[in-house]
Amino acid sequence: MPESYDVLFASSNIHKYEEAEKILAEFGIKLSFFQTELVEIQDDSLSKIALQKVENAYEKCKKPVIVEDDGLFIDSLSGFPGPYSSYIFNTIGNNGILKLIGDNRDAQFVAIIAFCDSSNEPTLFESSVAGKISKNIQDGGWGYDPIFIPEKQNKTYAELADKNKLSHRYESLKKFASWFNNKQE
Ligand code: ITT
Repeated sequence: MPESYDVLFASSNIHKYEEAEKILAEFGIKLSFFQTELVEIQDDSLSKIALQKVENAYEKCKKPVIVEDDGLFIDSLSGFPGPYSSYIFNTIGNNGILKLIGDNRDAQFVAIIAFCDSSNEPTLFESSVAGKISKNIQDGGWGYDPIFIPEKQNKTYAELADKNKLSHRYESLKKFASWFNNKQE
């Protein structure tokens, strides 16, 4: 870990960190990657999963730390894969999702940022972006990027040059940044 940073980002997923690092730099917050496998409980609430993850992350690093828990909620599948998005991506993947989905392709991508340091109880910041699941898998990106089209766009996250300006991650990190910067004043 570099000497100088404001907050650690604990995750096993470098893509999440790389996007978060760029987004928070815009708000003057310097992030550093704490690559680690966190305890991830199975629960139908993303908030509970994020809380458990950040408590586990803080125990490991004892430094100001954020974690992020994301879920893709598909309307025609009653919100599936939701809190199971990571497991489902690693098992049936984007192909499997396209086989399961019904006529209604509406979906929401939800991001919860959880922050913890020595003086605070964990604090959560949630945002979601509505969108649609594409008919085909597009090239590029990572995770569900090749199949998620955010609202008001006609391209998937994988094809959008400005994903970081409109993603679920951007919206929740913006809330975190405003809170964190106020706290520092
Ligand atoms: P950590 O829990 O270690 O942080 P993870 O990859 O397991 O990493 P999540 O449980 O938060 O992260 O993510 C749920 C799934 O959603 C996972 O398969 C991610 O790859 C995917 N995902 C999250 N954000 C995404 C994004 O911006 N674009 C595409 N896929 C995304």
